[in-house]
Amino acid sequence: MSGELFPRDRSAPAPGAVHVPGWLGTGQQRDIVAACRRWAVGPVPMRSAVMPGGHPMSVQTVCLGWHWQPYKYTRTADDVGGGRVAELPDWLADLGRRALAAAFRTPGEPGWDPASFDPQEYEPDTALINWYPHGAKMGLHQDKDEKSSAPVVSLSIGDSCIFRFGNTETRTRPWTDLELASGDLFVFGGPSRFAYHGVPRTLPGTADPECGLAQGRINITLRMTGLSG
Ligand SMILES: O=C(O)CCC(=O)C(=O)O
Repeated sequence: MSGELFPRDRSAPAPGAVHVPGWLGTGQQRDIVAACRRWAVGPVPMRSAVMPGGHPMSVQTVCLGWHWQPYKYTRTADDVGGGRVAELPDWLADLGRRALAAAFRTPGEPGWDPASFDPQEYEPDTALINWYPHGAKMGLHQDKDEKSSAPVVSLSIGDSCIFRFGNTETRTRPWTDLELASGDLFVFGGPSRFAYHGVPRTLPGTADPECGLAQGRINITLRMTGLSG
């Protein structure tokens, strides 16, 4: 939140995983929220993806570049109208490159790793925009439908949440619970790229009023799918 009394510290909860609090300014957050409002209505509308067991997720999602549904990517949204998803804009891919540089290439800071994935080589070709209304959550899972092991860049706007970052082996402990607030950046790559992670709960009423969202939480994850076509 802007003007915090006690600035929150940057941290690296696991090798290759970095949390950078307050990375996005409030103006950037407002611009991204405005873009999300446009993407949410089409060409493919935001929807709750349905799990293989038939249960809809409590989180609602709209995708750019490639459409994700459990557990595959397609260019067309075959589970919601069949339209082709919107392009991932250059400014968002560029934001992803700057996010990687901030996370891994800030000398002396937690997460600094000059040998990590070169930010200039980062070409995210999909973004999942997740909307968490009050009460929504996301179970622990791995992002593993991508053929690429390039890092995942995650941006949070609106209400804070508890973000659970686990290990690559099991869905159980050890894990670290972090609070992701509006404007925070979280990146996971390298040895943490396939770590289990999820959102056990959001913290309603914590959104910075300046961010452009009165309630709820938006999360954007940028990924390289490694797919062609
Ligand atoms: O909302 C978040 O912070 C996590 C989102 C996530 O794990 C995902 O989209 O796979």
